[in-house]
Amino acid sequence: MPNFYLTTPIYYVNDLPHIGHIYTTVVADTLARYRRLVGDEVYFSTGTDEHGVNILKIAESKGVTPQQQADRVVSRYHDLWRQLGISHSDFIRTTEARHHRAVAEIIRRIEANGDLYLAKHEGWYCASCETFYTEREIGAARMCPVHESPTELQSEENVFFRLSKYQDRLLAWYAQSGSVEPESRRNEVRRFVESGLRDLSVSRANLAWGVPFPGHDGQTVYVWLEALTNYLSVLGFGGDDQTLFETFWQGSESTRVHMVGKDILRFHAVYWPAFLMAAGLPLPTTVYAHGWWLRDDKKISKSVGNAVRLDELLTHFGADPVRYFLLREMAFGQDASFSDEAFVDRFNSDLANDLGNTLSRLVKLSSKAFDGKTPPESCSNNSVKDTAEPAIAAYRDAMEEYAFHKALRSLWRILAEVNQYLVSKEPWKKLKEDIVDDAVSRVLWNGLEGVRLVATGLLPFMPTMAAQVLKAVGVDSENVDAGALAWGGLPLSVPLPEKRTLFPRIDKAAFLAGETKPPVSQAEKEDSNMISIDDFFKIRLEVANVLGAERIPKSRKLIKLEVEVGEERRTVVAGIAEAYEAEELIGKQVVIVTNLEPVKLMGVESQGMVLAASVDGKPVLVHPGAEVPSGTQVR
Ligand code: ME8
Repeated sequence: MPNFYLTTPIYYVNDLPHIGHIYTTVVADTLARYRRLVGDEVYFSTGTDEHGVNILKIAESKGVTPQQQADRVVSRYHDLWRQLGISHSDFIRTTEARHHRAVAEIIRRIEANGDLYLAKHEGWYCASCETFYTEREIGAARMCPVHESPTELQSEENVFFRLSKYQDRLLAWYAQSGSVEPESRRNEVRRFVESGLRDLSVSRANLAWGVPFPGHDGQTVYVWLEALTNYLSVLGFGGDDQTLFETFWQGSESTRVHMVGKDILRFHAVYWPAFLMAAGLPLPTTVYAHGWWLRDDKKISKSVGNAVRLDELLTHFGADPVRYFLLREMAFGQDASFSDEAFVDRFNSDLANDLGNTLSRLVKLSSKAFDGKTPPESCSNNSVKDTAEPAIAAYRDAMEEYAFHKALRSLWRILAEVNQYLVSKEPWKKLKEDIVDDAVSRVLWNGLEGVRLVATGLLPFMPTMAAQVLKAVGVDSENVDAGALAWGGLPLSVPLPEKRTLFPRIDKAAFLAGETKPPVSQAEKEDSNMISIDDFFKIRLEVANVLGAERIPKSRKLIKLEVEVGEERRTVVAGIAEAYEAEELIGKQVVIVTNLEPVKLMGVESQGMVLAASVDGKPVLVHPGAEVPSGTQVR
């Protein structure tokens, strides 16, 4: 079985994730799911880039340690990836020991190859990029070409990497199509390398928050050399178990794809392959640099306040319509603009109308004709098949070329044909007269089979909703494999589940005016663990005063609390002893769930549960922002 290794960039933890981070990760997830569907062994990694001066600065400004800052942002990433259905195999953090080991190993190899030396270094530095620029790149105004912010002249003794030595080998690599994609980006890096490569400083003096440079006290590893190595750390490079590394990086059977935004193309398409060459390691098969999301045609940035309100979209519509929109709207490789209007238009026309209506029409007709079942007769010679077969082939080609928007367009050609076919065959006419013959069976089977193929192709894009569509036409998505991407898979005479609307239309005017909350379909509700407000109010949360606290003997984790909730006294057992001393809790206010069934823990009955945030498994208690009467309800 071919091995497919796929990575996203590791994201900085100086800010919360936004649409751009989501985009790359959703793209990679779609590709990972597609490769699994067609039978590859896939390893898909993502993670966070936690070192560097920017993280130090932001942590200082917030009065927390860089590690605390990183932990906070990382937990948000974990939540978001869960919410978006990201199916990564692992999540690498650059503060992990396994990453430090891999960085030490790659440096050892580069050094053994004679490619490192010490030299004095002076240059124009952009702290946001963590990189030095030449006079030519920053122009007379000395502005960072990426951030358009001032650069600083810096001078220090550093370890240098002989990047210039790799110029010819890099150019030979770009001569292979597929090495850097799309082609326009490959030409861009080729021109950059042809213009001449200077050696690269790969250490920094006096930067406390980084990986110490082996053999050079007081120096840390340049963040990009460090960060890029994550792609090997996650596979166990430099560690005891090399199985993943051998399977997914070294192995001749492996395909290695880095999915990145165009902003970090140079690091991935010039520095990274040069580091790998120096370390004697295989290069990536493909570095794919996609385009940029703009918000209403402006660059996305928090400061301009034009970042997309993702939480809102995800809560209202669920993950899958957002995933669909991102992949359909951007011609992969180019820039695209995110607007609420475009989102609503795509939802209504593509999902509610083309997919949702076609599906419900067919399910309704088939249920009526065949007593709640799929038709009993199939058909192998018809215009839906004639359209679907080449469309599925085009879909597969597009997926191989990372042309996700084209792949979706091909699927929609099938839906268009199904609709035309139904209009021309008019099966409802016979049904009105209660005529249910083989011809009706074949027409409806063809239509449903078209929808089944579309839903199968959609599984990588909208995993939850595509599975719902399959279920609606009588197919269990659990057992779907590459064979399902061929004509003929719709089972005969199997029960159709009860009809429900999977993609309810959005009232565009009301949504844009912010007046109504767009509906979340029943299926999304069931599959995304969302609860109604009534469900939420079933949980009684109240503020409690801690009157007494003591550790439970022989337990590592448990503390027994005596609390006052309004007039009432209760005993509550909390698993917080690894993070708190009993004494420090007395006099504090906490929030507890007061209508949980009591349980006995280490022989003590607990009459409630204390709320705590869980940071990598370590509890951090939740307190009200100001002192309030005990028994106050939290909602
Ligand atoms: O650069 N449109 O991290 P980062 C599309 N830590 N994609 C966007 C985007 C936008 N408007 N904004 C961000 C770093 N992205 C380094 C990477 S890798 C070894 C180290 C996506 O948090 C896109 O993938 O700034 C871009 O490359 C990445 O987020 C940058 O994330």
